[in-house]
Amino acid sequence: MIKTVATTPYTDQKMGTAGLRRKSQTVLQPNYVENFMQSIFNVIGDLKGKTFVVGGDGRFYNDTAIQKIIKMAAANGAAKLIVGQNGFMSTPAGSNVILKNKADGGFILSASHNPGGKSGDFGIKYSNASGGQIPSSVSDKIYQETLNVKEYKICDIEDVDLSRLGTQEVCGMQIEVIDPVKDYVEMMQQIFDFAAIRRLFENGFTMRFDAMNAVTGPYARKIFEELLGAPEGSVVNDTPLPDFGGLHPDPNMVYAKELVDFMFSDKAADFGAANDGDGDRNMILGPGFFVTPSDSLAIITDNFNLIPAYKNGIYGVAKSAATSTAVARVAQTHGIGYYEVPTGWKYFVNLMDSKRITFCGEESFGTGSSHIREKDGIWAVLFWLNIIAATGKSVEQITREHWQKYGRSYYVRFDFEGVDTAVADKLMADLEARLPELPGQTLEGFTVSDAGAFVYNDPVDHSSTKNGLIIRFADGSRIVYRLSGTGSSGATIRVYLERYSKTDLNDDPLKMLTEIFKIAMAVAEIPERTGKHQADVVT
Ligand code: G16
Repeated sequence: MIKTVATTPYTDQKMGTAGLRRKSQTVLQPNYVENFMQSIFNVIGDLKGKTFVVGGDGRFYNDTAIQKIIKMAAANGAAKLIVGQNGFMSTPAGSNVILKNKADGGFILSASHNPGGKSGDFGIKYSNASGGQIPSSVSDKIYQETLNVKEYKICDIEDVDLSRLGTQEVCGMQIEVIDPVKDYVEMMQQIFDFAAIRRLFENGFTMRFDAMNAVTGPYARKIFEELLGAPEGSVVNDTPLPDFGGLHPDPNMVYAKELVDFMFSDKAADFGAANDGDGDRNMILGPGFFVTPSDSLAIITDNFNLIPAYKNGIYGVAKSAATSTAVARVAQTHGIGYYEVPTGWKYFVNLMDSKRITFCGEESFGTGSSHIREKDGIWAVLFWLNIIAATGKSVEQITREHWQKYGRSYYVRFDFEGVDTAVADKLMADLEARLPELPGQTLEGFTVSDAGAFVYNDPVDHSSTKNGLIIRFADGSRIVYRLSGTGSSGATIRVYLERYSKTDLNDDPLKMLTEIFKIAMAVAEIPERTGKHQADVVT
């Protein structure tokens, strides 16, 4: 039944911030998925006795690609695959299944928050036995392998029925089809005070959770409506669709428009939240009020003692360099460890494994803890509900009181999309070369204290990673520049701006950042080099 098929390498299978992401049309090319998967299997080496987890967010082509992965894993000698029913599994649930079953790794088929469908994006995230995505040293090896792969192995069998729960044998390999929701829900029940949150809803508290027609719909319905008693209809867009019903499943102020409009209307619920395509990102809203992901991480960290699973203490906290410094002040107050890593959840994994941190988060709407090794959208929503249940305060009150205590980091990210890759690369290289001239200069009234590339030296594996450029000002303000690593075409220049104030707590972020924005545009020569005077997306 095992066939060996000759193939020709593709040159574009280098993984980005989180796995391989390409246009669906690119992935439809002959042997595209086969080449990539065979390269992974070749780098793993002997698959004998190994178990992998497989699932996805239900986007276009997931069903076909999952069948290919099953047939190839069997042909390459894997012992067992644990697959989500009908191919569904969120990224956080997948990490849990890997850890719970001590599997050797897993594949979540998702391009995360990128749109899906035939004209959208497709992706594959590959995790190892840590439950987190592989480090760059391994993805670099896989990329080299994709450039040389000449054949792949596949079992010549019918498609496997993934609708029935239970174990079956296929081409000498076991396949266990599991309910992707069950284990995840049990884990959440062990972390949070479900009884307290349930009482909140019994007392008339209302919420709206937007699953954006992506994978979290069934998880959210089960947890928020069935188990916690949120009124039926609290979870919207709850059926995962191959094209997400045309939505761009990125939970932010721009793309979660339906939810944002509702939460800023006079019909708003007490609490609003959204998750992305594969369920690892989250957005938190109160009526007419948005919590930045950076503030959310700081508030979650400050309130760890309200949550059953963390009330005895946390190790420390980490954030990506681009994320605001709000959580640093919380870490200092609580006297816990604090780390800054490059963008990419994989950089948190060693810190969690070595018990240096419990919580971590990123400006890109990711928050999580060491319960798994991925960011976790529903976990973040439950954390907020648990804080509200324990304090009786609203989202806005909790956030404003946090600012009173710690001061406020005004923070906005500007994305310049669809930039020619060569133009973006040169902009970053030229900017990096000019940064040493900046310290000491005063621009628009702000004095530069320090400027350079962000370099992370991992305290566990001692690898060194360079990611992005940072300009720091004497008053604590910062500009961070990075190229996105999750796009599927062209380049996106991300510019992250932050300004800290201990006393001005109620200003408009864009107003507070006017001068810093001007500096950021001028120093990097963004208008001259890209033709863009404004960002395409502001979050
Ligand atoms: C991935 C990573 C995150 C990262 C984000 C943004 O998220 O897991 O750690 O912050 O990409 O990356 P970039 O700025 O390079 O586009 P996801 O949700 O897309 O898997």
